[in-house]
Amino acid sequence: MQTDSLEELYADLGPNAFVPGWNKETPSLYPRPYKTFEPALWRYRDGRSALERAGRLVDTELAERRNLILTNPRKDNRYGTSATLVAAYQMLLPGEHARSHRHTPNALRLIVESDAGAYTTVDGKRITMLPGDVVLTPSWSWHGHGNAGEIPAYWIDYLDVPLVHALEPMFFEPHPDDFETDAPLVASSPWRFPWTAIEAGLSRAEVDRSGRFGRQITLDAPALRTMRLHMSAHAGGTETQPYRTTANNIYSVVSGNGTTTIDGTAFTWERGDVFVAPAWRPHVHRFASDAVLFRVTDEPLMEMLSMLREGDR
Ligand code: GTQ
Ligand code: FE2
Repeated sequence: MQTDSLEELYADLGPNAFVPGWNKETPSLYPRPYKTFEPALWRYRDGRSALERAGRLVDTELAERRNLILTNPRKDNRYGTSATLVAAYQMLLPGEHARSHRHTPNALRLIVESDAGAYTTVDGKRITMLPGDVVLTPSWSWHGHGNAGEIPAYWIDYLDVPLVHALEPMFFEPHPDDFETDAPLVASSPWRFPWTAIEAGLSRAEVDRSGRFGRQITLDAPALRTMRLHMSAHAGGTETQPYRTTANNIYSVVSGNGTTTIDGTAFTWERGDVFVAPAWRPHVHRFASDAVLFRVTDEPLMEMLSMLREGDR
């Protein structure tokens, strides 16, 4: 004799923290990625003027970093630029420093405006930060920033903090000396990619045959396990082939003007702007002038997991 009903069963599951896998509100498995994070663009002009105002209101005693997080406009998001990566504009006034610390998230930055007085100290060594330079601070390396120059220094940070939030191995420590004032300046470092070297590399690069990437070089940054860094040069009047990938791509404009259409939405950009092509969003670039783009992608992470898939549309 059967007296039990499905309704009774369901009613009894909840208090024991069971959910019937065959009767969920939303499926756990689905044929292709949901498009959760939105294609989006942030304007340097806006970020710069907000940081200028912040510079009059917030000092680096109060702020560990004077940064503006580029928060993806997806519903209910309060932080990441994409699922695994976050970008931010950061500024230091002449004479300021941002104290040293270390954390498990990997970080790097692309310098937008500075003079030769701007620097980052990485593991006790000072590295100059000039416009177009890329400076790495891999997981758990000590790092602080300083500006001994004449003009405010502006740059774009990229970190894998959303990934660390998801996986949970977050650790953070302030440096015991607060700021390493006596760090020696080094001319070359595995953590610095000077613009002069990047520019020379780009001038030697061939146009990529798939039509997607222009004249592209990959910065040699094996210490970053979760991110790959590309610079690409493009001739005005050209256009790339559509590209879609399970990797997340954050682009920053090193120079030039153009329009990128990401999954149907067109974003017109100029120097210093940042835009994101989240996972599985096809995108094409159209160059109004000669241009250089910096692309930070979590492709190594997808490769590590054998989950990198690429296509065109
Ligand atoms: O420069 O060390 O935008 O630790 C966010 C967290 C920059 C940095 C950010 C950071 C940094
Ligand atoms: Fe940091």
